[in-house]
Amino acid sequence: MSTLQQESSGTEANKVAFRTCPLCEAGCGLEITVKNNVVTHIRGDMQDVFSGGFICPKGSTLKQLHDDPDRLRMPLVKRNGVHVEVSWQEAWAEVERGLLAVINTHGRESVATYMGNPTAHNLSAMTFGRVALQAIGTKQRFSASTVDQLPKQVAGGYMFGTAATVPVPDLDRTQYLLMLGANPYASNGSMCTAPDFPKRLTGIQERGGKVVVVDPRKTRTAEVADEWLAIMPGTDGLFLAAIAHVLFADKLVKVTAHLAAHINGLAELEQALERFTPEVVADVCGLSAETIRRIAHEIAEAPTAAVYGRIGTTTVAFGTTTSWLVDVVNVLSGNLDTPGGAMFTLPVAGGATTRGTPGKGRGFRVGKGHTRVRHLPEAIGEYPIAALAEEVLTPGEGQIKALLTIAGNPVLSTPHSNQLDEALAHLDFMVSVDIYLNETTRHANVILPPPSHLQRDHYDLLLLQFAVRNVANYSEAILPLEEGQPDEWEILAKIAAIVQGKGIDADVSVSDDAAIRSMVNSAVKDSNSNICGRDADEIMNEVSRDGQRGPARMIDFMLRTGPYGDAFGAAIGGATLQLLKEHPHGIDYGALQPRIPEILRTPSGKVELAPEVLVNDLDRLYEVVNNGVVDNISGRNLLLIGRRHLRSNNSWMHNINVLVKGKSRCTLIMNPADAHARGVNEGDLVSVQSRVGEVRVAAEISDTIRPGVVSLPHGWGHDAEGSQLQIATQVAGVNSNILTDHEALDPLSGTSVLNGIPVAVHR
Ligand SMILES: Nc1nc2c(c(=O)[nH]1)N[C@H]1C(S)=C(S)[C@@H](COP(=O)(O)OP(=O)(O)OC[C@H]3O[C@@H](n4cnc5c(=O)[nH]c(N)nc54)[C@H](O)[C@@H]3O)O[C@H]1N2
Ligand SMILES: Nc1nc2c(c(=O)[nH]1)N[C@H]1C(S)=C(S)[C@@H](COP(=O)(O)OP(=O)(O)OC[C@H]3O[C@@H](n4cnc5c(=O)[nH]c(N)nc54)[C@H](O)[C@@H]3O)O[C@H]1N2
Ligand code: SF4
Ligand SMILES: [Mo]
Repeated sequence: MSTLQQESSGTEANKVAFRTCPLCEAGCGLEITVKNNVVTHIRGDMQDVFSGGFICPKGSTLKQLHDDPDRLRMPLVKRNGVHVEVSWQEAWAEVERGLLAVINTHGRESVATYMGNPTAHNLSAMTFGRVALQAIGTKQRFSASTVDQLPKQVAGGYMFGTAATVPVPDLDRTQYLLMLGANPYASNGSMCTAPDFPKRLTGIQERGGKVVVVDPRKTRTAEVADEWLAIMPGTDGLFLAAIAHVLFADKLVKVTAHLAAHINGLAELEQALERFTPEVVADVCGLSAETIRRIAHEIAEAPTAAVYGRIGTTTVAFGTTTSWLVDVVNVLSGNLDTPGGAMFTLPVAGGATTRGTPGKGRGFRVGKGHTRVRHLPEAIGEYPIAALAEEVLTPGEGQIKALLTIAGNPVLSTPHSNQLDEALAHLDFMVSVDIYLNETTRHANVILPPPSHLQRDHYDLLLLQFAVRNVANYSEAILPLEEGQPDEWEILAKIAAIVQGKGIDADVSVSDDAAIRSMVNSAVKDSNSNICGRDADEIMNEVSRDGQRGPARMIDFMLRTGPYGDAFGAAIGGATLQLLKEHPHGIDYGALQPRIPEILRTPSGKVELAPEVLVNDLDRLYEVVNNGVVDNISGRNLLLIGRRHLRSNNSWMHNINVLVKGKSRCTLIMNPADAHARGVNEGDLVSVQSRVGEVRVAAEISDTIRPGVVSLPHGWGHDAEGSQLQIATQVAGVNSNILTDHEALDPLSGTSVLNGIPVAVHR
């Protein structure tokens, strides 16, 4: 059986293919009907082992995306300020000229890179992005992580030992879910891969459990939940600290027998949290002390419970400390690493938590380097994106002169956008690997378009590491490549070859072979690998059989050497790429299993409950109790938060008509009391001002948002000159990141504060 099946009842030319949607973390299975290389129909794959037929409105638009006339098919080069279509050879020549000129004059550190969100769901970028970055040889690496999930990774690093050890709520078995700063009814879930998240939530209720949502806005998720707690933005850390305090004070701490031998720092933690009583934090959180105390008791008394925090808890001033406290409550309530609690995935392929010696490791730290201008620390090998503009604009030794973006639109996605927009115009040279000429790529000297999402293989190497079940699913390309169109990995491998001085005619197979060769060589020498001691040449030959190459060869290798792998013949029936191709609906390796202590990589071999850095940050957190979160002095006395919509996908799917038609979604939601106090009526154009910028946008008045808080979605503002987005331009909206402040960061991870921005609103 292949993923391309002849439909028995249809005409000869009708083919049905199954593939995983690559648009968001849910990774839903799609059933795609193709006739003469034209997609005729897309619907949910009822037999998908994980999604069981669920899709959202975006999933079926892969066809419109493929057909979008604005989607780039040929490279663009900027000549006299205007982008013109060129051949691939001409584009490569321009990349070589521009990048080598910068490298030869200013050195490799003058080249920066930005990896955007879609790289996370892109097999080419997950395998060859690293190849390109290593070839450039720069430490000036940036990505969407510092406007997203990095605090969870840093907290996980300190507690469990690696930046990939992030527990996920065991949605399908828990009896109590406390969900903070997440709206899966719009987002479909994040750092918790769970297609049909809504059904999994109602499942909790159907088996008699409870869902509590903590969010300043009554989202669809909050509406469906059993209880909504309208917290003040940025105060979840205090709320969780108080819950943990109550667990200690009311003698509710129940460390499971399973965990008891594997935790450090319980006494230090108790002491550090002593001052965070519900009474102390209640006012600033906007919740009653009684509610906080009750929630603590409910978590402790539920048969199983899981605490889960997302964007509203990470892109805030205390992102890392809050993420730590999420798992502190999971541990104290007896729910870490037990079914129905917060558990760790055992990834089938490429899992960072399955490498190294089980149970112990070197641990985690940040600050292996610092940015030049603001001296901000590195974390997981990259710098805060909020520092990119100043690194470009500030002259001196080490100034960034060139930029490579891969699937990123930082001009719309990152803080103080106007400053970044200006900075990109100052670069000597910029290359973008992207499918659109948009707000960011309009600054690029060369845009290199990869094939469309239907023309490539797919395996969600990254997000299946945070799935609520252990699942593997591989999709083959559905439509053929256009004549002369390189695959995305070939584009990245070619960039690698060019910056290494190998010339534009370099054969990408050479870097492909070198990359897999080094994976094989290290595995056969690794005593923890299932192919330790084997002959590297034999493994190379086996994995390269039938001309297999590129990302497919790498994923095959990762599957076979992974925890379920066939170990190249040693474990009969184990995972291989071939096996996945024979199972186009995916393979389910079951519910999550306890992984402590094997998963730990801390030097102590224990779960660190009270890492020094995090305990020390509690002083800063406590200051909020005295200072509050509202800035009354500047007059910017409302707090701006973001908002996602089911039909948007960050900054880039607004050029698809079916997703944007209808009423404008880019509005400022205000509570009636705040609107009234400012004389604002429904639909009025209001000015929203922050420390760094101003936008004008229509007001939408609604009591679904708590007083003192306003909400504006991100990813809009498609009116930039020189972009080519016919539909998006007509529904431009405004860019909310004109308002977010590049100086507001979670200092422990360098993640930007995107929620809780002080703003003034005037009619
Ligand atoms: N104010 C505010 N800002 C936010 C957020 C927020 O909540 N509030 N959320 C933040 C978060 S969580 C994230 S992840 C970031 C996302 O921000 P970015 O990292 O900028 O990602 P996108 O906005 O998704 O932009 C994707 C880009 O990739 C291109 N693209 C799409 N598919 C492909 C592909 O397969 N290959 C290539 N090469 N290019 C492709 C698109 O054309 C587009 O240019 O935004 C952040 N910004
Ligand atoms: N349709 C759609 N799906 C997406 C995306 C998209 O743009 N559109 N983006 C994808 C990406 S890149 C990501 S990272 C995920 C994000 O997935 P989620 O984290 O679920 O994203 P949001 O829907 O932004 O939910 C964040 C919630 O936090 C609330 N909030 C804001 N500030 C605070 C606060 O201080 N405290 C608390 N408790 N809550 C707060 C907001 O009101 C909002 O409801 O979604 C992914 N899925
Ligand atoms: S929820 Fe995400 S993965 Fe599923 S169909 Fe929608 S965009 Fe695709
Ligand atoms: Mo994200």
